[in-house]
Amino acid sequence: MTTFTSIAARLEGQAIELPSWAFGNSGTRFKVFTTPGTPRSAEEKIADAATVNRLTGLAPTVALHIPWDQVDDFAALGRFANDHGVSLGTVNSNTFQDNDYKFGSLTHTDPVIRQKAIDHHFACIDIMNQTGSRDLKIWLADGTNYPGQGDMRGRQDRLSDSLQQIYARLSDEQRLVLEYKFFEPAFYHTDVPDWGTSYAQVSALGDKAMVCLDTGHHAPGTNIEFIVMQLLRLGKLGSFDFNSRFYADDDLIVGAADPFQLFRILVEVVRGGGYGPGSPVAFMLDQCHNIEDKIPGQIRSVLNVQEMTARALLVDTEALTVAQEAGDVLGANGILMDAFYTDVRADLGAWREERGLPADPMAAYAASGYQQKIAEDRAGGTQLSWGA
Ligand code: PSV
Ligand code: MN
Ligand code: MN
Repeated sequence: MTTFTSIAARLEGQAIELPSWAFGNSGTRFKVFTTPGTPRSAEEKIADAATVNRLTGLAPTVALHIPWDQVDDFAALGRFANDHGVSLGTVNSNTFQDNDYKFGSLTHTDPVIRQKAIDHHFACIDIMNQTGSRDLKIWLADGTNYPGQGDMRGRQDRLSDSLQQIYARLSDEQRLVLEYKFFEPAFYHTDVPDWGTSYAQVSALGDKAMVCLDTGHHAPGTNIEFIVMQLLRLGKLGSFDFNSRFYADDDLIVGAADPFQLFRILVEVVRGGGYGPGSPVAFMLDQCHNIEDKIPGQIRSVLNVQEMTARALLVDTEALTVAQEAGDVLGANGILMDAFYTDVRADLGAWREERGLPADPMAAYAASGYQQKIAEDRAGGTQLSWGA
């Protein structure tokens, strides 16, 4: 039987990157609701992310999305982050909100538009050089809506060429992670729809290119933990975009829709060496908080990841192997479920207190007055939205 005490040390140093866009207003195509205190600048988004880190100790870096977080001086933004106890992390490119990219970006048939998309990634790498970021994350909206609309093979070949040019710009310390998504905004075919395509593309580039797995980007019923296992086995799982979903790419709080799935994913992460010092796997959130307050939404999210990580670490792997090899179906399943059903919340509260953190970060945030303060301080100006 594995106990919390025996795994406590392994929770040390867990890091979950926060997306800057989670702090902006967001919504659906029907309505974007505004929230008092929503940031008006990249700096205010970082200050909010730093608040999440201060109360949880789990979120030392903030991901940027370019041009949503475009500023004049990225080195200064990095110093601002450091002054608030965090640093700038992954740089996300954006080729999905420009009229030129209506028919594609890195896959476009027009060499001028394709070059524009490549140049945007060069600009992102320039930013990474100023912020000290390691990862360039590429997610493409490229695809078609109707059979026959595009030559899927030609688009794949152009994508490969574009990625090679971008990859060649990376320094030895930098990485490229390629995110896949099975549909949306394209509805017939997407140019990077699945882990296999992402794997094929990044494998052709080299060791510094890896796959990014967004947990919301699969068809319903997909066994995501199998994909996690396979990518770790192949040495190509670079990062996660964590969120949860009931229907499509809902971007809800990770662990909210299906905590058991999050547990199963983290079991495979631990099993495959994707967790702990030296692991190449970056944990990130990719979420939107349409109706709930954003900062506590992010606090809840990182706590959910921590809680399920603890439960995954609690799996008695020795006993599990014995049961598996003995063909003990129910015994093996029972060992896994014992870990899943272990309530680690009280132990984690004590673990936090031992480290000078609030036992209950959600309650600490509510009592901190931060939400009221930003609602007052940020009354003027324009609130930022997802995408601006
Ligand atoms: C696309 O759905 C995605 O998951 C990509 O990671 C984008 O960069 C992000 O959402 C924007 O919210
Ligand atoms: Mn994502
Ligand atoms: Mn998404």
